Amino acid sequence: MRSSYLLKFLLPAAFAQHDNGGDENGTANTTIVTSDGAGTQTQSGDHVIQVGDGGFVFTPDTVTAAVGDKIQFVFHPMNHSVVRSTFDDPCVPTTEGTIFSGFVPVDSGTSPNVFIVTVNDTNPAWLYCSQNRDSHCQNGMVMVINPLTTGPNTLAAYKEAATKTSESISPPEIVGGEFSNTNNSVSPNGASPPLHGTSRATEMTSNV
Ligand SMILES: [Cu+2]
Repeated sequence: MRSSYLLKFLLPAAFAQHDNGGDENGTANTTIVTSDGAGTQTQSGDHVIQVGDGGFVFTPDTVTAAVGDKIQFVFHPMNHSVVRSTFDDPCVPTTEGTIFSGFVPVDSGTSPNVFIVTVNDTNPAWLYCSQNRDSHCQNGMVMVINPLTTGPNTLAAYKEAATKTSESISPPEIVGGEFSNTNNSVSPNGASPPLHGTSRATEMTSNV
């Protein structure tokens, strides 16, 4: 684990510009083609999720993905994260199959770095943003990959349960995915996530 993961970067300026809900995609490999509600896709097997585009939202908030598909999270301004929880415990990380992107502060536009999660199974994966400043998860910043089509475990129910939690928990380190810089070619082995720019700084303490 690189020590840079643990560095704290306080970037209050990132919070000052949270008003550009309709910012453009400025990066080459994040061309968005909106599909019919099954997700936003670039090419077969890839799903692009906008994180915090215009508020406490993942867009789209429901994705149907196959094993081997890659979910690409594109970060918008403020300082969001992607974390996996169970359905029953929103805003709290899972203890198995953990996913955590770290916090990705963005001043404007979108982060050049996207967080990529490869789908390992088709079980529902419930995700939230663990930013406690302004209570993102409690304000409904949640989504799901592969929800069941019947039964009570709906995104609406998960979101409702999230509103009743008091705070969000972040795992101690980035896990369950890897970063790729959309301005450069993807690292072939994924061994060294690029985390050395200001927009890539990881804020591991969310109470900022
Ligand atoms: Cu957030």
